[in-house]
Amino acid sequence: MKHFTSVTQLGDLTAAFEKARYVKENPFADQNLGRNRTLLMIFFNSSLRTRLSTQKAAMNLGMNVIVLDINQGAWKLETERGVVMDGDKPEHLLEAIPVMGCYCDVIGVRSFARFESREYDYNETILEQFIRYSGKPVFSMEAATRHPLQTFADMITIEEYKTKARPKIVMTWAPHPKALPQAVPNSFAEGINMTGYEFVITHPHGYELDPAFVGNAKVEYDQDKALEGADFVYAKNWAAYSGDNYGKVLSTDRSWTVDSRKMALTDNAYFMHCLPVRRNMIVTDDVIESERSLVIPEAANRVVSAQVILKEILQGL
Ligand code: AN0
Ligand code: CP
Repeated sequence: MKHFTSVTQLGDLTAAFEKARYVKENPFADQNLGRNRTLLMIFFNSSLRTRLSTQKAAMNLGMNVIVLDINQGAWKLETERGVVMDGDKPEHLLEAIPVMGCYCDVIGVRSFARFESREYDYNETILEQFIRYSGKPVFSMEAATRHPLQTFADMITIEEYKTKARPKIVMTWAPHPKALPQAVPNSFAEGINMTGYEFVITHPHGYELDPAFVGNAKVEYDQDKALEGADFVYAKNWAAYSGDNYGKVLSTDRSWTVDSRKMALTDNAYFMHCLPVRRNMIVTDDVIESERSLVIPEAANRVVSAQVILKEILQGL
């Protein structure tokens, strides 16, 4: 594997789950693989899980790790070509990227959607520049349109907890005060569409996702109806994707919050969320604290998903 930017690059899912199971049971089996190799993690946005789990995965593989928070201590970066740089940004991304590439063997990048232009975000302009100009394998730690390490961890978690060959997965929009990217829901939809599980997406009108990610999922605007018989409820907020509303918060309607009445409509479903989560906006305290909540196992599997991917990248060096 050279670059990893989408779960579609996992290839055969049975093989990917088998690799995950092996890594989980034998976390230190490949300590020599990363010897004298350096991972550079670049954060344009905040992180708790991705930062810690990816670093842990790299350490399990014997790698050295350097972390750079672009907004804390690095020079402010200009990202547009052709700009007369007489403002507050002393360095251009087009020099910074190849320089960063000189100091490492593998680069992880976190760069969220900016919501200034849908075209800029959906072209994955920042991530693609890292791939083009760093000279090193690059993997996404959540980019503008996808969060593949999260989705792979979520898929591993479903694989571990499902009791039916074809469970019903419901991804539901839930309210949030601030505009959040579509990366997590896009990526989750992309991953579940690879499994052949029954898949329903529910959200208020106006929150339609890019059809390229929705794929064959059923879209149901009535949340109660969508939840009927669900085996897994995956909650997430996202800002609008469509047209002029791109990046906007159209609703904070708390009747969409996942509570115990909603969970009672399901087939004793597990509750999932990628975290960080705003309690009593996205999900009530009792649901997230219930024994059917998988938020901590999902986070724990972030080490596994990152380690499988880093291992593949290291094997390809
Ligand atoms: C981010 C998002 O919704 O994409 C990161 C989630 C992993 N969440 C926030 O910014 C709160
Ligand atoms: N789920 C996730 O990626 O969390 P962080 O934003 O804390 O990394």
